[in-house]
Amino acid sequence: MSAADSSVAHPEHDRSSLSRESLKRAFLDHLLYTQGKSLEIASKNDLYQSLAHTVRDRLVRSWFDTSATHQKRNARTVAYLSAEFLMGPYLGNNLLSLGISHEIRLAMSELGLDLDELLRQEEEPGLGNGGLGRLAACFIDSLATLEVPAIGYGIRYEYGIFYQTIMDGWQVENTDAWLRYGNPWEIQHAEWAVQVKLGGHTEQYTDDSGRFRVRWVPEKTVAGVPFDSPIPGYRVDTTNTLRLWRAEATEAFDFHTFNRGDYLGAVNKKVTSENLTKVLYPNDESVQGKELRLEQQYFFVSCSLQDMLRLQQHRGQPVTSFHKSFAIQLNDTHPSIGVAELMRLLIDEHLVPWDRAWDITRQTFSYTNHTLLPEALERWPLELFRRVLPRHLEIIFEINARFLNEARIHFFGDETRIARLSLIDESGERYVRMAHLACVGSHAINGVADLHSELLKRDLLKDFYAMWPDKFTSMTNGVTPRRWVALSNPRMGKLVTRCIGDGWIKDWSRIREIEPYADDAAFAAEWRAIKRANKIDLASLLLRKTGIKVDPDSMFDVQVKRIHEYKRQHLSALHIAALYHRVKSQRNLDITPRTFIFGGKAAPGYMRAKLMIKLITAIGDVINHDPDVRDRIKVVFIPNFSVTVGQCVYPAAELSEQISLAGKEASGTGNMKFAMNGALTIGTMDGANIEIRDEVGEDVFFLFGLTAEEVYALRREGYRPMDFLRRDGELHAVIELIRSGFFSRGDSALFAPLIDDLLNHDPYMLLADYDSYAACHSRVDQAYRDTQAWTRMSILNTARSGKFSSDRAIGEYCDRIWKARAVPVEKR
Ligand code: OX2
Repeated sequence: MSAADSSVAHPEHDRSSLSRESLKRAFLDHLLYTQGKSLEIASKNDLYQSLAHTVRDRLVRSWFDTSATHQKRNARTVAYLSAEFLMGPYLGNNLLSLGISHEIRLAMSELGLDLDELLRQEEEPGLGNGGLGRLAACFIDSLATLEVPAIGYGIRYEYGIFYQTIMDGWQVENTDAWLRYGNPWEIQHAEWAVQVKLGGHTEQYTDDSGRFRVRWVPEKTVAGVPFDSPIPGYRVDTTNTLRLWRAEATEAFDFHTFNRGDYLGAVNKKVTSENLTKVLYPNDESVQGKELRLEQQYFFVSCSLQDMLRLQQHRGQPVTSFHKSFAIQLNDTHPSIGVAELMRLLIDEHLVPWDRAWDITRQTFSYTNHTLLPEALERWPLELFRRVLPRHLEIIFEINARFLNEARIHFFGDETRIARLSLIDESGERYVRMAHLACVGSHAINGVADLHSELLKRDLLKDFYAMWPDKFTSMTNGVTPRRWVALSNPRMGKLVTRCIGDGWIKDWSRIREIEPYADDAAFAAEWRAIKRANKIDLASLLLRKTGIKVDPDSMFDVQVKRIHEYKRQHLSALHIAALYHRVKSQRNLDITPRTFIFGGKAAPGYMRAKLMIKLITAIGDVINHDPDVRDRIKVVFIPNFSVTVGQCVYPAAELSEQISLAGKEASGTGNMKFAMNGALTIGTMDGANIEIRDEVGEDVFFLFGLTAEEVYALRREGYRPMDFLRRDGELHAVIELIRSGFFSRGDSALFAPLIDDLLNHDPYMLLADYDSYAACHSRVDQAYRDTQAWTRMSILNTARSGKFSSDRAIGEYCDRIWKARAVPVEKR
């Protein structure tokens, strides 16, 4: 009898059954047989693990059918290569995809358990820093929901992004041991492990047929072991795979050392190999040029490409049609070494001639750029690169020589431009420029919002644009409405579903159908009540995490994102201090009560950003304890902002702060999550803010600040921050207050690095934008007083946010870059 037959014969044993009875039964079975516990003695973690296994079982069949269908159809598969996948907790999302949240809740409650409490047990895998990693997670959710064959390839870091606590107002980092209790969502596939070489040297030789060849003799070899997690689409039969690689010592080389009698040396080498996937580098938008980081990147890219070649063979397809089977997306330059690695695999290991291999490579890859910030541009010192990847450096030289010949035909005689285009930076110490490798090796290059894509063409990649204008395109980011609305904001989801049906979950553009309700008083009242309930939930989280009590009737003004000078959290800090100054100098000033909520991590080595956190918490400390303020202003910094915390924050926000200096934030995606959940934006003309404003309408958006053009112009003229300070009395007073040590118990040196920089350089032009920002906040203040008008704007904001679904973004990538389409799964 086959497995399927046996489940028919014993329906209670069918691990795909979604009936309440079988869910309960499966749960108790896992508790006993997987966790080895009974209900009486089970810990909360045992209960969570059992539930997770019960749910995972229910995904296995569609997971299986999905890969069988893709193999049988030889379906064109998107391989999304990303050094980060910031997935957030799995359980809630998987229940949503399966459509069993309600049944599970009942099943648990019949066992005397509370589903929400079990959901809270999950340790979120923090395998990313911020926007870039979270985008990858939204994209694989959309790919599965749109039934597009796709694999997410990345690194299974043992320690994800650090856990942030706030002590005496300062960020303190703690390790994130997310695997401590095991990860029930992954399956290890030791049988698909691959070998990755590192270091050593190359040798030339002539093969049997007299052809000239190169052999790479590595210094060491590391094994890559895949760990797979199911990525179910929403209410479809497709369950795609997230495949993360873990580094392990190879037996071969262990034995080698061991046989020489050096047991401890062998063990030590094992430890060093496994260091490769130990920890995520906690830098967002800045690179450190560390050898281990290059090794991490090469490791996961090589594993992934070898895996795809294995699949290609398994499907009975020749390597020379690799580009027909796979469309590989490079999520920024972190995986861009893939261009050289695919070339190496094709020419050295599969003996494909160079020109043919280059053709295949270029047709396979496409590259997304996520930032214009110079400190984020990856370049590796040539000597370091040679030490780690000697063979790849040779290949890169060859790619470069051929590329520069092509460029010389385009730009005859323009050697300065040729030097700018080169894959090797030779202006001082020599570097390999990874963005250039990505551009040359890809058939498509995109920015992540319209302004960003324009600036790429005009600035950062202008020489490439001049050479290959057709390669460039713009793909505005999006976020998944499953996690960011249906799961995070169930109250709003329910109301919307009651009015327009539940089609919005799979097709967020349909959210526009709620627009007519903006003028419906009963709908508006419910909308308000929902926001208030979400605010009460957030208020209790804030109390739990910070001990600060906030008023749910005050305006929730929120800024959550990585802490970075270009994002300008300190601009908010200046404004809050100014408000405080106003309240202190005019006792009975009538202001709209506000709760300013901040959250976000600073890179551990980024002192300025850490000082920005201290500035916010220090100002908050004074304001929150001053009786004169009479609770009209509160400032709260939520520790350890994460996907989990975000799910509670976005639905409760009323004002979304998107205040980066124009031209600096490539897109932003938090801005979209806020907009979908009915928060109005106060923002600059930057990144996707511009497109949000275009969609929701200028009267539903609080705009301030210089445009990117004006920023360029001001910089050209010579920006002098002091000119702006002299013009603005309030700003002057605030800066003096901070400088005097008023917020730092008299320590006038504490914030000097921040303040002096603002007065002397102010590279992010806070002083230039301050006036306009403060004036805009006064407009917000007035607008909030008209509750009905505000609610109307909030509804319109959500109704017009249809464009910002990652389903729309993925649809565009599929049509315009990947040429991939939906392949419905055949059920067996
Ligand atoms: C971020 C960008 O800063 C942000 O604007 C964008 O929304 C996000 O990527 C997703 O595209 N690291 N993080 C980013 O860029 C880099 C590099």
